[in-house]
Amino acid sequence: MFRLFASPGACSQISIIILEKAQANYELHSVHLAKGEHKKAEYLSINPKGKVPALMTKHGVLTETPAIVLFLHEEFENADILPANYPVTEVVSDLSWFASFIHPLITRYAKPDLIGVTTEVDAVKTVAQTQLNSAYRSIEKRLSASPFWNGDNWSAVDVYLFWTINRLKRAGFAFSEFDHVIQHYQKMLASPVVKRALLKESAL
Ligand SMILES: N[C@@H](CCC(=O)N[C@@H](CS)C(=O)NCC(=O)O)C(=O)O
Repeated sequence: MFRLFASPGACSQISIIILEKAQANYELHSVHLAKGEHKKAEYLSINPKGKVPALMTKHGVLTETPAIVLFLHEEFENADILPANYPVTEVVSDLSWFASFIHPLITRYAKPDLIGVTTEVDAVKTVAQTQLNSAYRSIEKRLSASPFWNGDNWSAVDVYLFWTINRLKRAGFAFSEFDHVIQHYQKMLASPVVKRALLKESAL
């Protein structure tokens, strides 16, 4: 039995969807970011980084979404968590791009005040918006060749992409120029696995 520490709408959503795809036996534990629960001693004793997601496994606590994805892929090798016929290194490269480039831009766009530059909040958001638009233009180009990141079926990189769209839509980011990105989002939303994951997350 795994335990996933998650906050509603946060990037822990990616791990929930992957756990659902694997049909893993897991418990969800809520750590409400909005209530500051991730900074409390109880949670810091589980994840000293004070962030979600954290996955408790029989080997200990695992953090960082790409690492959780790879771990679950190794545990559930028939669950199609990673795409077939793609080198794992290529998938890690793509997951890392989402985790290390896109994700911090989302924080700057959605919560520019968290960056700590109190006088330049609007500028932080505007720069993030420009860089995000450029990133989604390249994603749009990729999705014009196939409906999902690695072909006709969705896998881990699609889940990361789905979460970025979900999060940015809530923050008011305009996706109107990105038809393929929106179609990707709608296809992911229609997936029974994703529906199940979002339902479980909504109970947090
Ligand atoms: N690179 C990490 C990012 C984790 C992360 O930044 N999580 C956010 C939620 S989306 C968080 O816990 N933020 C709380 C904070 O930084 O105070 C991953 O991919 O798991």
